[in-house]
Amino acid sequence: MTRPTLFHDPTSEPSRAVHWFAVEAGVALDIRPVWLSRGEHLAPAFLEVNPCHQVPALAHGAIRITEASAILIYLADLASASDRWVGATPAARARTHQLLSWHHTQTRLHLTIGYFLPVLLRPVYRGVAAPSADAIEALRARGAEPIAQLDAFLGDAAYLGGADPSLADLFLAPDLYALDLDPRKDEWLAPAPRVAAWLARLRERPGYVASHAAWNAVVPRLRAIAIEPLAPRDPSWVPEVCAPHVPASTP
Ligand SMILES: N[C@@H](CCC(=O)N[C@@H](CS)C(=O)NCC(=O)O)C(=O)O
Repeated sequence: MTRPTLFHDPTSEPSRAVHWFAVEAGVALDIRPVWLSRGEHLAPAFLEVNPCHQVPALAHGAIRITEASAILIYLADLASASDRWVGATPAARARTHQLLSWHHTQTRLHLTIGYFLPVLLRPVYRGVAAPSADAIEALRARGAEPIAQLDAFLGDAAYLGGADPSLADLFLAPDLYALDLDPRKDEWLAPAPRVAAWLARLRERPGYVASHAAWNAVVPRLRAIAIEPLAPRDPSWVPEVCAPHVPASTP
């Protein structure tokens, strides 16, 4: 069977999650960038892979898989690593699936879609007006809820499923790392010390560096644009900054 191809943009949180897992679990993938900032996700060639025009997407022979959580589960199965990364018991697997589902309607919806995109990214990328100060405070209050829930989920454990990271850790954390763009980032984590420690712990993992190097190269530039009123709001530079940090494949 051929190697799977991951269609990927490193500014996309779920794309980073899949790349991260592939590195951690030693899954050999080819990586093909689909630059969102250039509109490549709307090109006919990519729409054949994912008619819903979203990354990540995976092609493996005749198989096409979209949705990062499904891709992660597929790759874990492919690598015969499901016991290690999804769970070795029914209860452990249920815990992982619970968190993968929870993420869509909590961290992803209320932090990334509800806050990161309108408040942090779109104003800098495209000059779209940010919400009013009052609206931002309301969005922050709503976004704080999943962070508090995550803090409770962690309890005294190092990772969401216990002593070792699971797919859930790698799937959720990139949306929280997106908040590295926020000058008020520390305010999110101050009431959630277990989440702060968990994120710091995950940053020490080898796959974090590989999967987040491009995003970490973009963040300081976006922060600089955000405070420079005359800087162009045009993200066409993003692929050039990211590309050196996106390998053509994972080993
Ligand atoms: N539920 C999807 C979300 C994927 C997603 O939101 N992808 C974004 C980038 S982070 C995208 O491709 N947006 C382009 C579009 O929707 O047209 C998953 O978990 O994979």
